[in-house]
Amino acid sequence: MLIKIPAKSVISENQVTDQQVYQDRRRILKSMGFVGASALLTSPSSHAINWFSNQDDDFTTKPLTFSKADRFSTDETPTPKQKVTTHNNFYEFGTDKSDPVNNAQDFKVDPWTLTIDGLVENPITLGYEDLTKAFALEERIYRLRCVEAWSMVIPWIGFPLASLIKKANPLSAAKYVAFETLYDPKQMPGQKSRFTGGGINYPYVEGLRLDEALHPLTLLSVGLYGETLPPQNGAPIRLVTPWKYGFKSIKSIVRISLIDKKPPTTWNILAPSEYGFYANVNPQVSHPRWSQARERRLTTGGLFAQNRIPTTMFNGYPEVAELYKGMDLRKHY
Ligand SMILES: Nc1nc2c(c(=O)[nH]1)N[C@H]1C(S)=C(S)[C@@H](COP(=O)(O)O)O[C@H]1N2
Ligand SMILES: [Mo]
Repeated sequence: MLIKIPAKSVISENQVTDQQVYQDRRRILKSMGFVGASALLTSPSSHAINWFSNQDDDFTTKPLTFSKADRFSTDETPTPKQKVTTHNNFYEFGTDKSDPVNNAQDFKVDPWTLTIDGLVENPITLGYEDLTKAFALEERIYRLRCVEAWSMVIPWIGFPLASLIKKANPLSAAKYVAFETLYDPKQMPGQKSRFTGGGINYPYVEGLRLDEALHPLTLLSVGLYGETLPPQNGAPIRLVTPWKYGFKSIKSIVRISLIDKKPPTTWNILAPSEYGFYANVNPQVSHPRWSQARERRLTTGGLFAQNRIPTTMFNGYPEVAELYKGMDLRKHY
């Protein structure tokens, strides 16, 4: 077996240890032909068990050129890359945290088309190369707080959504921005039926008010840890709104539309009393089934540590408060 006894220093990082064990398990399954549809199509003889094979047909990420936007970045310890890329919510690839990394490695992102349309003077179409070349890229180390009460610290690479929207030149009637994930059930097994995709009616859709979309914190991410995004994190381009619960940060976007009415959003459609349109991180407003006062930070802490820290208003980004002046945030949850 490849499951290693980790060194003492590694044991103190229980998250990392989980991932090493997990990656080894995955490699073993792969070598036996249990992972990936392509394994089922090739001849059985090519799948002799090779316990020591390091061969990996994972999605290939590429290094990016970017500047560091320190004034937007936290100095908290980033969550290890192994955790960021193996503990994911991406129901198009399955509902378990480990499903996206296991099911998305053959995802095709090139060619890709991202369309910016609706109430704009200049509709824009970006191809795969444009996503990393049309705008100056910067690194921003943001907190990500999932509504399920776990959190990470992730070094994203991307550009402000505002840069793209300004290029499209919105008409004065534009009040909201609607986002849509790729719909391709052939590639995304979760989209094949409501049973495999967590009850969601695909494509996954999200939305922001135009002023939220134009806020300097709002990022379109094309990478993390210095390289292009792996598919499980939303390749080739996904939204990041660090003061909102993670479900707002829609992945693998194909369309961004400027519209005049509040757009439908996936989790709000599914359970309106549990997930609102705004979804601002708020420790004082409980989810109907659990408290949001604390979170499990997937970064530090020993094997037996609980790793629990208090959740802060707007996930520690108080500069967004002015967007919600005069609003009752218990009502607009
Ligand atoms: N298209 C799509 N986008 C999605 C999701 C999803 O299931 N499908 N899950 C959301 C949720 S609940 C979270 S917490 C974040 C997780 O992002 P990460 O896996 O990169 O950490 O992605 C969000 N974006
Ligand atoms: Mo989430």
